[in-house]
Amino acid sequence: MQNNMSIIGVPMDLGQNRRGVDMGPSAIRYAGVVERLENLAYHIADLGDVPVSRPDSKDNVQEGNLRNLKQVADSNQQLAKMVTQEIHKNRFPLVLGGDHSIAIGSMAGIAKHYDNPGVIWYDAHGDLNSGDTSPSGNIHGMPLAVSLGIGHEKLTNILDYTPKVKAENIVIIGARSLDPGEKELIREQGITVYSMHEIDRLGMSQVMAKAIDYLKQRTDGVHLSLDLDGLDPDEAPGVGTPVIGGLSYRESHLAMEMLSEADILTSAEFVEVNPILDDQNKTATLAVGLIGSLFGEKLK
Ligand code: 5AB
Ligand code: MN
Ligand code: MN
Ligand code: MN
Repeated sequence: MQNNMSIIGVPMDLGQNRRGVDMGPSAIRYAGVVERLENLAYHIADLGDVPVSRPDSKDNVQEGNLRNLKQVADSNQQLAKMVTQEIHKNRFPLVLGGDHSIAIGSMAGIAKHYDNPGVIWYDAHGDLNSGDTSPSGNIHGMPLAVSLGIGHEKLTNILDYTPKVKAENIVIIGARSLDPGEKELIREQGITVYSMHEIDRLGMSQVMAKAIDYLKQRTDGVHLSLDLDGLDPDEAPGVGTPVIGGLSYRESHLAMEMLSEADILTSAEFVEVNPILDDQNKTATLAVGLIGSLFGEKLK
C-alpha cells in the first residue's frame, strides 16, 4: 500500500431522500480519521470537500426517474477529476461520503488508471438499478449499474468513457435487499454476490479469502466501496436505508484485516454515514475503526 494518502470528502445528500448524510464527511473527520491514519505512519493530505450545489425548485424536475440528476452528475464529475489527479500523483484516494451516488465519480476517476479494475461492494444493497428499474428514483441505488455502463449518459459517461468496470470484476458482499431488476441483472451478467446467506454458511473468513483470491488473479487494481448499511443497524444506526440481519462489527473488522493483509486495494470509499440519524456519532466512529483495520492497525 502506498504511504501517501489523499482524503476527499463529498457532502452529497441528493442521491436519496433523507437529509443529513451530507454531514457524513464531517462526522468521520470529527471521529478522528486523519489522526488514526497518521498514527499508522501514513502521510495524509486532507483535500477538503467536493462542492455540491443545491437544486433550486425550477431545475428539480425529475429527469427519467432520476432525482437531482444534474447536481449529482456535476459533483461526480468534479470528484472523478480529483481522484484521477491523486492517483496520478501516486497517492491512495480515500473518499468519504455522502450518499453512495458518489461512487459514480470515484469509479470514473479510478478506472481510468487500470487495464482491468475490480471492485468490492460491501453493502446491504446491490446499487444496480437504473431509471427504468428503480423503485425510488434515488441515484444512490444506481452507482454500480452506472459503473457497468447502464443508466443515464450524464452518469455513465463521466470523464468520457464507459463502462468503468466489467461485471466479472465485481464482488458484492453483505447483500440482503435486492430489487427484482437488480436480481435479473446479477443473473444476466454473472456478478459474484456473497449475500448474507453465503456469509452465514461459509463464514466471513472463507468469503473474504475467496473474494480476495478471485480479484487478485484477474484484476490490476481493486476499489473498496463500503456502504455502512452493509453492517447491521444495531452496529451502524446512522444510515438512511437500514436493513436488519446485517454484518457484525467483528465480521467487518475481519474483512478489513484480511484486505489489509492481502494488500490488494488501490482506493477506498466509506459512504452513507448520516450523523442526524446516528446515536452519538457511533456510525462514524465505527467507520474510523474499520479504516484503522483496513490500513493495518493489527499489523503495525
Ligand atoms: B444504498 C433501493 N434498492 O434503489 C433503491 O444505500 C435502495 O446506496 C437503495 O445501498 C439503497 O431505492 C442505496 C430500494
Ligand atoms: Mn446500502
Ligand atoms: Mn450502497
Ligand atoms: Mn443507504
